[in-house]
Amino acid sequence: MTLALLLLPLLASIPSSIAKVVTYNWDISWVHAAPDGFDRPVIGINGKWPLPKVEANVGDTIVVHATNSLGNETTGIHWHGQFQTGSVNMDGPVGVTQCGIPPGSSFTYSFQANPAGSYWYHSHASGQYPDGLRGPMIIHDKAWEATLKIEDQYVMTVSDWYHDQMPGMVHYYLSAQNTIDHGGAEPIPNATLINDKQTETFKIKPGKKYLIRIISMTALAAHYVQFDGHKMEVVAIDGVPVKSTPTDVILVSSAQRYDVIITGLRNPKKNYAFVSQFDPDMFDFVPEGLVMANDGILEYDPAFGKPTPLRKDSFPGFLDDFTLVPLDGQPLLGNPTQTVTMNVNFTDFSVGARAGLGKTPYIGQKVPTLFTALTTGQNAKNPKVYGETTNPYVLNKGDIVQIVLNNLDDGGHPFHLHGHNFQVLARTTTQPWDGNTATFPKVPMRRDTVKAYASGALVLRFKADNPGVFLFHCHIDWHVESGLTVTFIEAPCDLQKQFPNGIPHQQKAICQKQGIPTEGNCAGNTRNPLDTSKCVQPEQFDPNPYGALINPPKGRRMRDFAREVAAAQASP
Ligand SMILES: *[C@@H]1O[C@H](CO)[C@@H](O)[C@H](O)[C@H]1NC(C)=O
Ligand SMILES: *[C@@H]1O[C@H](CO)[C@@H](O)[C@H](O)[C@H]1NC(C)=O
Ligand SMILES: *[C@@H]1O[C@H](CO)[C@@H](O)[C@H](O)[C@H]1NC(C)=O
Ligand SMILES: [Cu+2]
Repeated sequence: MTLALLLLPLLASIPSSIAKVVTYNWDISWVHAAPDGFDRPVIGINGKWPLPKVEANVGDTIVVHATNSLGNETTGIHWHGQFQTGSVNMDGPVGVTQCGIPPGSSFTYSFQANPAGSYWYHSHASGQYPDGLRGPMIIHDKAWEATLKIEDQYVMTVSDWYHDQMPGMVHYYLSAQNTIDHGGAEPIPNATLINDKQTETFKIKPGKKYLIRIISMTALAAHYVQFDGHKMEVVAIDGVPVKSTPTDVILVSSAQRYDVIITGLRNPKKNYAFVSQFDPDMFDFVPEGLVMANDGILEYDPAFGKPTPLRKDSFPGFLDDFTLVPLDGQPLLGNPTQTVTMNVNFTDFSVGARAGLGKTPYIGQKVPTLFTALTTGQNAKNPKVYGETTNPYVLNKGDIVQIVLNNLDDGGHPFHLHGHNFQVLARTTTQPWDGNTATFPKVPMRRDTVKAYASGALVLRFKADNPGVFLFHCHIDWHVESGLTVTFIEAPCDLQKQFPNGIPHQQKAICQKQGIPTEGNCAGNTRNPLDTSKCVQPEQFDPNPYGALINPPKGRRMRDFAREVAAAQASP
């Protein structure tokens, strides 16, 4: 590699003098859409769905004026993977860095586009994004893209799609009718989409290279992606450029992104299919009639006609992302100064099943955690002020934080950290980490969302160099609703210095409209922040999680149904 090439990523990260402001005006409202032929209400922007692509160059300022015209739901938007350095109040999770934007109100998001790469934006309010409020976000690094020698680039979102709506489904999922004892099953999607439709076509010229930005926007399912007759060269994951690595198949979990290069064949005689197919791992059973795959077409010439779809029962040999090497060569971070150990822990409570990652299942507090950090002075260093149910971990500036995550569940879970990407030092399948640090890679794979395998463990490291309040959670939206979340409060005293005038006016305004306090500890106690008796306590779950309870599938419980299906398959 030439020196120039080594310097490019550095130069690209410095906001150039030509950095511009990219402005969007969004009116968020209910519209109708039928991406798989089934018409249903979805959350649209400016009267349309699919949603617009957010696009900027690294270093630009992105400004989104968002008006909530939903009428019946609050909202808030997260810019998945963006670091939000100096602007954590723009990160979006409702009840954490802001109050929800109530119906009839507006809120302006403004932040610097950083880092570059393939991202997405999505609602971070009560299980809302699978109802449509999610879209791709591309932050270009023109210098890096030039090194790829591509003819063109395409966005390829993959998502699972429900016919029912999240309010009601969330309530049912968390209800006493669906305890683990009763199956604890996540609702199974009705379709899988590519770019929010059924068949996507990418035009390809012989011998030319194309960058395909694969972005998973799913609520539950991971997807296998394969291109017939064409290898993929993986060049970036979650915005982190990697040494180009060839593969036939990738498995992309909820919220992950893979940037891959496809090279056109020199002498094509036909068009080729590609496929995005459900990994049914998280499905309790595969419903009869569920179409597992969605087809795409690499089109050299319309005259060649439609290719035969790529149909496979399984996808052995998919790329192990642990083996990828970041192009910037960032070495293994030094020994941890703070180690946090967590268990993925699904438990039945009397109200229904919940999932803990820290000490208890996450439950939002009365005061958004960021506002507690900004208004409690020196007490902000004491995790107690944030309330036990936020699973708060206070980090010192510059800490090397090591997360050891034990997945006690027999399903896989993709874990996401806001405000950072992390190094992945170890990942085990079906057994805990053995504590051996000698096997840590010298240049570990880095990304912002990584899958913990069923009954396996993860060891992650990141540097606390971004003062803020950042969530770490499973990205399966059902599990967010169950409480599989912890909160990092990173360098709170430095954070307070970033907001010398306190909480910005527009943030206070949307809280005040809803009577939500914006000062003091988790209960809004400003006099004695260490008195947390009025905060939300463990097991004080919301009795009405999201919308009115819908009826479970008639006549049988999920687990019973699964057993019937298994029995039917076993009998000859
Ligand atoms: C959607 O899928 C669920 C779960 O399999 C099923 O109960 C429901 O009938 C499906 N809805 C439609 C309209 O196909
Ligand atoms: C799992 O969560 C339950 C309920 O919060 C708790 O009592 C139990 O100790 C947790 N178990 C582990 C291994 O973390
Ligand atoms: C809000 O209204 C939409 C459109 O009618 C509906 O689909 C959605 O379920 C409603 N939300 C709640 C929380 O009831
Ligand atoms: Cu999960």
